[in-house]
Amino acid sequence: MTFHIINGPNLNLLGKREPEIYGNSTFEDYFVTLQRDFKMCELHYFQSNHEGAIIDHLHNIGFSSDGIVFNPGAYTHTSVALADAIAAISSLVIEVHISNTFARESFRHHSYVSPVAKGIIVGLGLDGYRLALQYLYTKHYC
Ligand code: CA2
Repeated sequence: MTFHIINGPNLNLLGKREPEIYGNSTFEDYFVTLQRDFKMCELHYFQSNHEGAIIDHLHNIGFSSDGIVFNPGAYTHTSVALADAIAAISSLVIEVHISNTFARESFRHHSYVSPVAKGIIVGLGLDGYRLALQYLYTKHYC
């Protein structure tokens, strides 16, 4: 079982800035705990600050991955191109947001990605990624 996690712009700063919103852990450290907890799966992590690079990556993995956990960062609220890429691939995509975007500025309340995602996990911190993987794993095995 191969799952992919994709983080969008600025999420490389996790654990380094704004801990009151995004927590203290870097994603690289958190990813190690996910790999330990999902030993039975092959997990891959990709982060980019560039929309086109994320789209290329979705095209590359989106017909073979058993599931994609995707936090598009601020592109969530702006990118028709990302939504089109997700609609074009066959792998299941779960949209995850660390913060509760609905409790924040109104421009964060709309997502171009949500309509083309299988489901959405919002506001549960980094646990959202774990819960999304748990869902994907259960869906394939139970
Ligand atoms: O809550 C989320 O996961 C977001 O996708 C994070 C995006 C934001 O634009 C979305 O509205 C919600 C921002 C990511 C910025 O990440 C940082 C992490 C640490 C320090 C500074 C920024």
